[in-house]
Formats: sequence, C-alpha cells, structure tokens
Amino acid sequence: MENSNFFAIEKELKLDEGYQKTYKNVDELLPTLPRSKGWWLDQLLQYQGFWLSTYGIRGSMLIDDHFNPRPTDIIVATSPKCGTTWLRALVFSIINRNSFDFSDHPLRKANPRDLVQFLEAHIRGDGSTASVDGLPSPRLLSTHLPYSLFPECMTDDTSACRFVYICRDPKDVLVSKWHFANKLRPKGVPPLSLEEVFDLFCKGVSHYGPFWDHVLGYWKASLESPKKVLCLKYEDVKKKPLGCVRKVANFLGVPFTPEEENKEIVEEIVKLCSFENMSNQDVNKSDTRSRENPISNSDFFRKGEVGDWVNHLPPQMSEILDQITEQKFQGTGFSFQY
Ligand code: PAP
Repeated sequence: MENSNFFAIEKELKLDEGYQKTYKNVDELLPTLPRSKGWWLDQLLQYQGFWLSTYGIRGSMLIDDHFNPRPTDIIVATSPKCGTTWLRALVFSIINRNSFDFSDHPLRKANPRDLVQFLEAHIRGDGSTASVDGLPSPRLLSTHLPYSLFPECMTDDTSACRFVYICRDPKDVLVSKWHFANKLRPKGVPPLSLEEVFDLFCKGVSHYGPFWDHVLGYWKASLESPKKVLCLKYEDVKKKPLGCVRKVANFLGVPFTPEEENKEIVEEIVKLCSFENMSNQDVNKSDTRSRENPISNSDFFRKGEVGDWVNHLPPQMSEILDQITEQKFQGTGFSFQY
C-alpha cells in the first residue's frame, strides 16, 4: 500500500533523485513502526515517540531532507483542536495588518487554512517542497508536528525562524476532537464512543500525541529559547485577547505603534478573529466537503468555549485526565489552571 503510493507519486511527478530517496526511506520505515487503531478510519504509527498518521511521518521526513528554512519564517504550531484556526487567523492578521482593510479582509472570504499553508501537508501535496519554497517572505506556515521532530537547523539558536504555539486544557481538547472525529466518519459507520476515545487519548494515542509530550516539547523550548518559541494557552487568549495579541506582535518584532493603538487596531484584530465573527462568515458556514477533501470549513467551528468538557465528560473521566495532566507537568512550571 505504502509502496504503491510512493510509485504513484514518483510516476506522476517525476520527482528528482533526492525526493525519490526520501520517499523510499519513508516506504521502508513505515512497515517497521508500531501501529494503533486511529480516531477515524486510519491507523496511527509511533514515530520518534509520537503517534502520527503516515502522511505526518512523510511530511516530517520531507521537511528534514528538503525544507529550506528562512530566518523570517513564522510557524504557527498546535496540537490538533487547541486553537489552530484561531491562531492562524490572529497571526495572519497581525503580520498583514497594514496590507488589508478590516472591512474587506481576506479572513472575511477565506478560512484561515486557505491563507496559512499547513507545512507538512502542503509539502506532501505535490510531493516536493517547491510550492513552499516559492512563497514570499516572511512565510507564515502552520504545523501540528511536535517540536522535537523539526530539524536542528530550525530549532537551534543559529536559526532565527520563530514558533508561536497554542495549547489548551486536554479535557476540552478531547471533547473537541471526539466531535470532530465523529463528523468525519462516513455515513453508516457507527460513531466513536466517548469511552473509546478517552481510552486512546489517555494512552497518548491521538494525532501527534501523546498530547502532554507535545505541549512539554514547545513549553521547554519556550523556556530555553524565549525569542524563538512563544507558548500561549487558549484559555488565556479567551480571557485577555488584547494582551495576547500585543504579546504575539511583540514576540514577532512588529509591536503596535501608539498610532495603531489610537486607531484601535488590536481591538479590530480581536473582533475579526473572534469565534462569533469567524463562525458567521459565509465561507465558514458553507459545507465545503468534497470527495477529495472530506473536511468542511464549518467543521472547525463548534462552540469555541472554555470548559465545555463539563457538558460531556463524567466526573470520573475528568478526574483521571486531571491526574495525568498533573503527573506529566509536575516540576515543569506548566499548568492548565485557569
Ligand atoms: P485543527 O487543529 O484540527 O485545525 P482547531 O482549529 O484547533 O482544529 O480546533 C477547532 C476548535 O477551535 C473548536 O473547538 P470546540 O470544538 O471546543 O468548539 C472550535 O470551535 C475552536 N475555534 C475555532 N475558531 C475559533 C475562534 N476564532 N476562537 C475560538 N475558538 C475557535
């Protein structure tokens, strides 16, 4: 199956020798990795300590071998369902604030995933890094990959590219991911039960999981290299959106000027990217599902609240998740208390 994929891509795209070698390495590696049942009809494979889909692994290996980072690159990094859509929108509007009128902003006509390329998927899309290489600087890219899977040339101190990371209370992540996974299940396939996904999530088996290790990778990097990695929490952005937007702008070296503050540009950005505004845009309401792309823009907008887990998780489950979280983060200085 994997081999036939590689040959299909090779035949169609006539990839050069370097890419052919990477795809060959991917094909040789995949059958050797531990596997587990996934959340939709896929399987997850354990690669360098994380549970990834085959395309996540392929994307990571392509980045290792072929991606040319630039010092101006900005990477929006998330574990799935932690606020990817929101952070993409916020960072996009912060760095492009002088290019667009807020009343006729691209975010009113496009979903953030169409404006901010998903690095590992985009590379896989045409089999090469050509389309990412062709983007003008500063490139704004998005990823779900754990920090430790990025090549040293992106994470060591000699590289100036920056990561903005957002994470979220795992109880809300689990609930959000459960709803999302069930939306993607083909008609006729029974829904995943809460018990089933809870068990997988606690064992660390979720896309790009274990969730806690994903958070800790970026958290530790933000402590070691605060100019390179900024860690945000979904709950903090909800509570103090203006302060968080200013923090991101400062981190990216584009602080708001007194003139911009007077014009209330920070407020405009917060309003534009709010759940209420974005979920009501036609482009995010319409069903964009197709055979090639079974995920619709509307699937990325459910409730957008902090603490919705309380409506879904029985106390026993939430207590177990809290215990795991406490154990994993003990002594790290990180917590999800809000
Ligand atoms: P992804 O990682 O698969 O791309 P992501 O955007 O992180 O998905 O997750 C969707 C979650 O973010 C949903 O959370 P919920 O299920 O708990 O409701 C979605 O509602 C929420 N979300 C999307 N846009 C926003 C926004 N602008 N502000 C706040 N939350 C948002």
